[in-house]
Amino acid sequence: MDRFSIPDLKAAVAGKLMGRRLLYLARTTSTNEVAKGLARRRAPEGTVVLAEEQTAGKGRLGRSWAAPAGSSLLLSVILRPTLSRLPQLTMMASLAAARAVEGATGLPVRLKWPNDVLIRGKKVGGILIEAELAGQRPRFAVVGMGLNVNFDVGAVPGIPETATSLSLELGRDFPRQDLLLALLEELETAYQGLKAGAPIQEEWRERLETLGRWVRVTGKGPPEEGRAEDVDDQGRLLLRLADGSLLALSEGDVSLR
Ligand code: BT5
Repeated sequence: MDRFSIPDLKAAVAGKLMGRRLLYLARTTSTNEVAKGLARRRAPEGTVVLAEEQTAGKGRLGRSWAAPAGSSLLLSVILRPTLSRLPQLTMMASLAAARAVEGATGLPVRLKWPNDVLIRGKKVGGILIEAELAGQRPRFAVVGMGLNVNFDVGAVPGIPETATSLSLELGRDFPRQDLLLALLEELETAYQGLKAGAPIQEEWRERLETLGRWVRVTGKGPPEEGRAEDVDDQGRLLLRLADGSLLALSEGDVSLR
């Protein structure tokens, strides 16, 4: 297992928002759960929780995230966005992840709506955003990210065949510290951009594999089928149904038909 150097990390992010506080855990339940606990106790925006291993790593909709100890990037960042920016965090975080992985490794990265990070059509990472509101104001948001770095995903129960890791794609291990630094830097740029109102919808649209395809979207409500026509500025998927109407979906799982 390659080790993180926490002093080097702290030096690299000095003066930045992302990583202004860093909690590094050998083993925890879920970095999102730890980060939510800290955020409720007023931890500052930019606090990062990083773990080598999760015993209850979470996906969306009650699913799990699996990763052997020391194999991955498993982290959560506390943010305190305004209500209007909250729905855009998935776009912001997935773009930052895509830019970081692409920039650090040179591998081409695409995204699958709403939160999958893909290399050559296979899932290399996922994003889980959780937020708590106080009335109409977000109390905080936690952006969780899992990226498969140095392990054989095929050997881990709970990881589907449609997954991959950076080491599988590169044919060699990749230093996690370098990837983490790239990720924090891209998150910094993307989040500061978002707060300043910089447009991100265009790049997100270009990276999405999903658009133009006939898809089935399953989630909390009844399944919907249609042509994935576009995304809006809130990151919602615009689905053209068979009857010609346009449906805006803010969550769900997409499968190709
Ligand atoms: C996600 O959910 O893709 C969001 C994953 C977020 C994980 C990070 S790790 C740090 C932070 N702390 C947490 O507790 N969570 C976040 P979803 O789209 O629901 O995908 C979950 C599904 O992906 C599972 O049901 C499996 O089928 C599959 N899966 C599980 N582990 C995987 C892995 N390592 N690589 C690829 N697919 C995986």
